[in-house]
Amino acid sequence: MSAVIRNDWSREEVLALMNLPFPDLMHRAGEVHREHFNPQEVQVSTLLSIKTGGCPEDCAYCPQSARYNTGLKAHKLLTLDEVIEKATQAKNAGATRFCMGAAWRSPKDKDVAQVAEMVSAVKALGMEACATLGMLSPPQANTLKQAGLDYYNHNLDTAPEEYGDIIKTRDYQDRLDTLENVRHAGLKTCCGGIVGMGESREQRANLLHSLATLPEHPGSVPINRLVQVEGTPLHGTAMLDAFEFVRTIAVARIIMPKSMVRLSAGRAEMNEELQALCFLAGANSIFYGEKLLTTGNPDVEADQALFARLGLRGMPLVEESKTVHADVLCSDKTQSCAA
Ligand code: SAM
Ligand code: DTB
Ligand code: SF4
Repeated sequence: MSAVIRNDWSREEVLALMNLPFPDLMHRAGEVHREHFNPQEVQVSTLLSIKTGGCPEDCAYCPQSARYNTGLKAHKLLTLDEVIEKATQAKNAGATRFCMGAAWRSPKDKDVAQVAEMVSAVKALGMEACATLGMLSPPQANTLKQAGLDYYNHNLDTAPEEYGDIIKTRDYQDRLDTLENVRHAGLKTCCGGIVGMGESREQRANLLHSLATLPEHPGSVPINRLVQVEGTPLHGTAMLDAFEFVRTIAVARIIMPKSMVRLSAGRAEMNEELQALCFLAGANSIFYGEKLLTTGNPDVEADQALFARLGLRGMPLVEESKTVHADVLCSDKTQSCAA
């Protein structure tokens, strides 16, 4: 199996991987995973919605768009103290990355200044910091980098052909431009998409192809399964077949071998067997904590129990010589997870 990192995948190659018999696809994904990562380790991120709802965009999946009546209560930007409290809780529960999300099309400069303070506070706690605030200009990306931000999350969300059916208020190129600004500022990218929005297998392959042919593979690739929220246009979409979801994870692992592939939104609606298949397919990151941004996620206790049953543990931060999360997300209480 080749360890070469490729940005020149063709659409045909990616679709051919998607079409492999399931056992062959899983075997190949497992091999690639083991070549680059310890398959017992899963990176653990906690999300916090720092500014909720009232978003002017029309993303058809999103409960936070002001255009849809989802019953969500909008909330202005949290205070620095509120964010520090939540980040501290996340760290104590075993998260190593804290991701702050805001329902903005693009932040104002004064918003970025406030988020920059939050980023510095999260870094001071010894966690990786990630933010997802919408479209960013080059100076805004630089400000966040200066504050210590590690990752910026900005998803492609769909294949290019499907995009106009899902979002009309900004285009694919806008997303690529923000990703370019983020990379140029020296930030790592967290970039993935959503499946289960009624797309075909070929469109899922095309989303993965777009991700794997970016100038650099994203450091993290969140694969979200649509969380259906009443009031959004996509509510009532036929549920994606579970094995199709696993295939998407497996192909992401094969074509972006060094990226963290995150089993992201939708876990609350998945049973543990499906989640285990996703880990076997090469997923090695999760969102951890009872809430994503506005919707539910498995309880911390349920995830700790699942990790213990599967012999998984939280991935330690590379920079750290000892980890703070050894006891909470370690399946073997007699060992340090950092070992
Ligand atoms: N407003 C910013 C933006 O859109 O870039 C940042 C926050 S936005 C909620 C971040 C991502 O959450 C979206 O790009 C999408 O991938 C994901 N997301 C939102 N609603 C979702 C849903 N119902 N199911 C799955 N993923 C969802
Ligand atoms: C990502 O790809 N998924 C996360 C994170 N990046 C910001 C968001 C999922 C949101 C799910 C719906 C909600 O909770 O509002
Ligand atoms: Fe707004 Fe982001 Fe939701 Fe789109 S995904 S409506 S930009 S919060």
